[in-house]
This record gives sequence, structure tokens and C-alpha cells, in this order.
Amino acid sequence: MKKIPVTCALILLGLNFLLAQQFAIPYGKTDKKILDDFMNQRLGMFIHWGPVTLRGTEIGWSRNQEVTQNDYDSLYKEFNPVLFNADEWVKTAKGGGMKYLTITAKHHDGFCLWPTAFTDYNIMNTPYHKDIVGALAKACKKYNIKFCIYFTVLDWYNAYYPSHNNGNKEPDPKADMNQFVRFMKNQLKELVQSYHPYMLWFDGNWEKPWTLSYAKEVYAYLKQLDPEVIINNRLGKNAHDMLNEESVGDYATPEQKIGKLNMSYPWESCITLCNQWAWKPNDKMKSLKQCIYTLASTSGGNGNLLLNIGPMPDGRMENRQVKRLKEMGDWLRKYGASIYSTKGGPFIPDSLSASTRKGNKIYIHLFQKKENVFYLPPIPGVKIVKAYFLNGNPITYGQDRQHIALNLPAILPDENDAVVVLEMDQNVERLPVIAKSE
Ligand code: JFZ
Repeated sequence: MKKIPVTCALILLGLNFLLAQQFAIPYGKTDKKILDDFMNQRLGMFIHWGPVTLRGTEIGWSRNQEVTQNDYDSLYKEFNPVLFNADEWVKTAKGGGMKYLTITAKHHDGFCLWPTAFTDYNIMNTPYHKDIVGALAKACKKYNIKFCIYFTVLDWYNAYYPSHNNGNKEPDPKADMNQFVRFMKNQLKELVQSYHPYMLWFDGNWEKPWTLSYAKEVYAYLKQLDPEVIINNRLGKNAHDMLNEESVGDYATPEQKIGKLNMSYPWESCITLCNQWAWKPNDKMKSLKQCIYTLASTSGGNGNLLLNIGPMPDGRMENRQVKRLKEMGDWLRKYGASIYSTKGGPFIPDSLSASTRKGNKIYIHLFQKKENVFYLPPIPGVKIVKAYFLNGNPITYGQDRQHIALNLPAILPDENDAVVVLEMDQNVERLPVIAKSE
């Protein structure tokens, strides 16, 4: 008789422990299902845009540097991107295989691309006089692309914010952070309620005036406005490429680098197609191979890629960049099964290859051929039952206790990333990660 309650208690204790394990990471409050869905998208388009493109210098950062503060802050009076066409941008994203789009509604320079009621420094006071954020939100809905908003915390233009320049050491005595946070919440409420973003991409969290307690306050405020909105980790104060107890937000944001393989929390690398975030004439552009390598390697590390485009001051995206995205889209239309809705691993990615997996399939992304045989470590207890290139070409293989060996053809069937499918004798999505010894 006594044994039953004890067993019950033990089971309950065990359950509790399991639950506690699962929810032990207090960084975000967004449903796991929503975040899993976000991570299935794998590729999004980042857009950095604003009046600064009239000078071709970096958004926010060139204020008071290459461009004088006065000049920078007056550029909006000339900003008239008459060739802006939201449908075109969104179609470009879609054709590039991108599943979501993130626009800089407000960057560090404080200029707002939507008709905010809380500052005059916005698109309605430019000669263009039309809501850019709204137009993009609408076009995204039309083409089934998830619409997301970039919003900076630090705002060097706003009088309430204590620093008015990059590197301002002395806080403005007239500034008032409590007022600023009120202003920020008002703007965020506007954005959430007018455009219903799928995700909010915060930034500019590193300056002193912004504290962890403000971050928690704003996170809670947003979750009360929309419990489903996804929020990146740049509200909190910890390093961008990490997610831990000190983070506020749902996923990590390594910048200008491919994130490390990580199966335990969501992450998204943000990387520019050219060098500058905002448009720069004749900026160096990444090759198609680099783009595909970057995408396959982020997927291989179990992360997303937010690939940035800087549109021109007249409202168009550069032809060569649009063409590059189209080429990525063409690759994805052939090989998308090895990217979308996959998990990273089980093998740790490197410069030669990355792997992704779904169900009983492992996709090996081969970026280059070094030797005639490509070796992988064996997977304990798991066997290959079939192998072929994703484009249909055959491949022969061997497997024993020491290794998996793929016999490569003279020339790989895709010069950017030839994908080999390994069909395994069981589901491999939860296999532990395996290090490759090079
Ligand atoms: C930030 C922005 O400043 C940048 O303009 C862009 O929007 C990117 C996506 O995010 O990048 C940073 C963040 C921090 C530093 C530099 C760039 N920093 O602390 O030097």
C-alpha cells in the first residue's frame, strides 16, 4: 500500500525534472513550435535602407564620420525613391528562395521608414511621402513571405536618448531614458499593431544606457501585445552569438560569420551579400559559390541565414544583386530538400562539406573535391541503405567500422555544392553530433 505513493512521487519527481530541464532556459517565452517553424525557413532577406543611401556610406555608422551630422540629418529632405516597388523586392526575395524578409524600420540614425506618430523624422516628411514598411508588409502577405521588422534600441537622433553619436562618452544631461523607453514602446506598439510582424529584429543593445531591466520590460510588453511575435536576442545585454540565462530574446544572432553548429537553441547568422549593410556603389559582391556555401554551412550548423541587400536611393535593388539571388533560387529549386526544414549535422561542417538531415536521410553538401574518395566517420549503430546525388546522378560507397567512403566522380555534378543523399536504416534527426577528423 505504501509503495504506490512512493513510486508515484518518484515518477512525478522525474517528470518534474524532465520538464524543468526542458524549460530551464529562461531567455525567451515564445512557443517552441513557433521557433521550430521559424528555423525551418532557413533563409531570409535582410534589407538595410534609408536616406543615407543618397551618400552611399554605411547606415547609422557614417553619421558624424564620412558624412557630417548636419548633412546626414538633412538627407531625408531629398529622399525620394520613386522607383521603389514593394512587390518587386518581395518577388526578388521569393525568387531567391527566401522565406522571410526583415526591413530596417529604424536604424541607429533614428530615421523611420513608416509614418510614426512619435517623431517627425520619418518617411512622411520626405518628398516620397509613402509608407515603406506598410507597402512591404502588404507585399509580403500577397506573396506568402513572412514579414519581419528590424528596430534599433540605440537612437542617436532622439533627444531622450543619452548618446547622440557613436562613441559619445558623456551622456546628454537633458536625456531621459525612462522617457526614451516610453517612446520606444509607443513606436513598437505602432509597428506590432499596424504591420503584425512575424519577428522583431532588435539591435543597438550594447550602449550603456540600455539595461537588462529595460530589455525584460520591453520583451514582456511585446509578448503581451503579441504572444506569437518572435524576438531576436539583441534586446538583452549578452554577446550576440549566444543565448543563455542572461539573454533576453528567442534566438542568437551571429553577425558577418557562420554560426557554430548548435542543436540546443535557435540561431540566425546575418551576413551581407556585398560588404556594406547599406548600398555602396560598386561594393564587392559575394560569388554564387560563397552564397551557397554560406547557406549550406548555416543549415549544416542548424541555423538560419539572413542575407542582406542594400537597395539603391532610387528604390531599386541592383541588377547584379537581383541576379545573384535568382541564381541562389535556381540552386534551391533543385536542392531545396537538403536545406529547408532540415536539421543541421550530424557531421560538424567545415570548408569542404556540411551535412543536414531529415527523417532517415542525411544530405552531404560537397563544396569541393579534394580526393577521389570522401571519407566520413562511421555512425555507430546506423547503416546506409542507399546513396545517390540529389540531382539523380549515381554514387558508389563503402561503409565499415572505420569509416563511410563516398567514391566521387571525376567532376562533382554541381560546382557550388553537390549534394549526396544518404538514406539510412533509421531516423537520424536526433543522432548526437559527430566530429569529422580532417
Ligand atoms: C549591427 C549594426 O550596427 C549594423 O549597422 C547592422 O545593422 C548589423 C546587422 O547590426 O552591427 C554591429 C553591431 C555592433 C557593432 C558593430 C556592428 N559593434 O559593437 O562594433
